[in-house]
Amino acid sequence: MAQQQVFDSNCMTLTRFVLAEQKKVPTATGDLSQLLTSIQTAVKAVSSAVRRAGLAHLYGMAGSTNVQGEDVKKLDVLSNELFVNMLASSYTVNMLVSEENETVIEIETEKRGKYIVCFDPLDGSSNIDCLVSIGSIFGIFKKTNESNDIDIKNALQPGRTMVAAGYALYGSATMMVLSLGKGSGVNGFMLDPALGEFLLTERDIKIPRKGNIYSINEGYTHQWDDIITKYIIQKKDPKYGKPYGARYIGSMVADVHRTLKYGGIFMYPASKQSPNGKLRLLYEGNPMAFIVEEAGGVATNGKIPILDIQPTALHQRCPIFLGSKDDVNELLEMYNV
Ligand code: P6P
Repeated sequence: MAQQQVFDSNCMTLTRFVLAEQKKVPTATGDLSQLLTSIQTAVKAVSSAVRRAGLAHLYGMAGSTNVQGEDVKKLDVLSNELFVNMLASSYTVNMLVSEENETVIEIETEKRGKYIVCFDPLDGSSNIDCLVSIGSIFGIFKKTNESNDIDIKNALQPGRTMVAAGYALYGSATMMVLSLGKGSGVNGFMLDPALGEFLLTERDIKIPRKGNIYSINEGYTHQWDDIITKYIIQKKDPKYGKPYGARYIGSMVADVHRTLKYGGIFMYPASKQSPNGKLRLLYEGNPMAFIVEEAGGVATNGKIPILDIQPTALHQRCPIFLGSKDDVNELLEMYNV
């Protein structure tokens, strides 16, 4: 007798969850819900493309390079187009900032709305060909003025002003992790391919106060400042307790998701080669810091919270230290912050 699949006739989909959260805000117009639905669609499409890439020959160089000067792979190009097209047609967005585009993407006047989305459509793309988990990252701001005109200042708001942020992880399964801010917490939704819906599987994710994993690219050891060097030595050879485990995937979404679930610290410090680190503030640092803080963790550039940085350029980089409160604060104490 074939095992009958257990079917939850009342499953909490991401769409239902977002609508329920919308109903808690009397002044809500439904635009944010509509925008998040469009982001969901883009993520589902990217997930499908990532899973088919090998069969559909989507691997390999697209023969062009992005604003970062990196070789662009076909999946990067497709993922960016999917995000841009789905968001531009949601009638909720004024302009977009993408890792793949040097300048802001201006939405057609008649389709403009009140939100700005900063996103990395496919982060970790250097891992695509070896099937290591990759992800999409997004942060959502509201325009600061009534005008429908394009004003780049709307894209250069501190991360603290975001209304929502999240990421999608294309791993052994596809998961979306989302926070609507204001202390509403962080929730995880697994994509059920049979349904084509994201289902709530991890309610109110909280990052452990202290972990036992440190995550940093030790290939750059000789480029770190003395504090980072001393901190990592302490993790390997602590005065008390067991040494920390080292885990580094080299795909930010995967490294951050593990840190969120298991605790510990993820670090991408400045180096002699990269005085502001490698990771980008608007569409990597800010969204991840928003999620980590909402989950009870800490996210800093080594001096101030990531979310309090006043951006000055779309693709500016920032050092990133994020994770369990005790682990990150231990580093900040060493910096006398
Ligand atoms: P490194 C991937 O290319 C990425 O942008 C992030 O996803 C990841 O955290 C980082 O770069 C890895 O950089 O220098 O350690 O290879």
